Amino acid sequence: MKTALITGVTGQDGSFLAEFLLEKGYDVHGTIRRSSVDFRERIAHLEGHKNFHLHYADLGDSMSVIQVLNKVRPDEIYNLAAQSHVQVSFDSPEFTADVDAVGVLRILEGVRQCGLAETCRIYQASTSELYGKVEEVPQNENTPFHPYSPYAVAKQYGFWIVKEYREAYGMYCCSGILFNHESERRGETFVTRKITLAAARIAQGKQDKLYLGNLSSLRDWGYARDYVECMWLILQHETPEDFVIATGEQHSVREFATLAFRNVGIELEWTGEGLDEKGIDKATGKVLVEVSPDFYRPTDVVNLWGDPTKARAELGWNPQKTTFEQLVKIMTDADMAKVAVERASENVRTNLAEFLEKGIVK
Ligand code: NAP
Ligand code: G4F
Repeated sequence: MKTALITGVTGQDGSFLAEFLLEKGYDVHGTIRRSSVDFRERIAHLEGHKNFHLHYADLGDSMSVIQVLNKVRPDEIYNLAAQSHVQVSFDSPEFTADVDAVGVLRILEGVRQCGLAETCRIYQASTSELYGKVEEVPQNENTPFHPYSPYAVAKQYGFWIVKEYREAYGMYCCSGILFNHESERRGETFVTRKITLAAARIAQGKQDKLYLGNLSSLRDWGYARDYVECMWLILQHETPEDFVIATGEQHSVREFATLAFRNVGIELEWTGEGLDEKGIDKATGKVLVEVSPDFYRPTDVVNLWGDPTKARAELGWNPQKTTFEQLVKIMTDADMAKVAVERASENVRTNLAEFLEKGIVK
């Protein structure tokens, strides 16, 4: 039985990857962090599985990293832990650099110091944000990097230190350069999930309006469940190499919103430009989407489009397993159900309070 260590197991990708590796028969260990509220919703269904184990570790704390490496002695490490929000990295650049850049070094050096350098394979969660202010469209493994946020600059260090340890010490470590991948488990402040949740709330009368930033920004959006398979395939490849993982298709934030609202029964019509652009409900004339400068970034990456040719040819991976339309539907369906459950439990609480007040129930 192979042993895998996933840092960031509570995140979107970590939770899907844990499920995937358990199904493959791995003994799966994940790192978690202490917080005042335990937020383990994405992995709650795995806790108690005989091959699933959790350990406290923080990528900002070398001693905790070394302790977990020594205890688990993994065959494969998937380093997914990161401060992963680009806009937040402008507000917390030092924390982002510590975790997303030096954190990668702490894993690599920890592996060496624990005597695992020859046996352990390491996957680093790299990102299309490295292409940033893009120098070529679409982007492939040979496209020059031009990181365009504190997050991307930190991730660029992660990418290069992985390459350095591979070349200097012959370690099996590599980076997956993953383009945006989303799901029903996506954090609620990333643009896709923010849109699907708001569309569901607006459709069910729980929200009036959605405020977004740059509607024209272009992304290559895939389904996270499909992408974790690639992380595993990258580590099964004979030689350690870096791969672009993307769908090869590009859409704007505006297109994503149009489709998400259509899925909940609202047809949007767009009027105006820039900060004055609005998404209007064709049926009622109500303004449902507005632009707010609060969601603009000091520098924004606006043209990401990946070329997955190498992953398809060398890993046999299918970049179009889930289409863009299917992805938006998976997300809107899940959020429609979530909002419906929330409304139902609110109704139960309201009715109960009323019954208690009237003495109908005691
Ligand atoms: P996510 O949902 O934000 O999950 C991030 C994970 O990292 C969480 O488990 C989080 O723990 C953990 N973490 C944060 N800071 C940490 C620290 N100091 N020490 C230990 N753990 C820490 O991110 P994701 O979307 O799953 O992405 C996974 C990885 O892929 C990240 O490295 C991200 O930068 C990268 N990536 C993502 C995409 C994408 O489109 N999703 C694309 C390219 C690359 P808590 O739950 O305790 O906060
Ligand atoms: O959903 P986003 O916040 O994702 P972003 O910045 O592309 O980063 C994600 O993907 C990266 C891979 O390329 C990962 F490395 C990273 O960890 C993360 O998972 O924003 C997407 C685009 C941006 O151009 C942003 O300006 O959507 C635009 N946008 C427009 N309105 C918005 C909003 N983004 C957010 N978060 N919120 C808005 O209201």
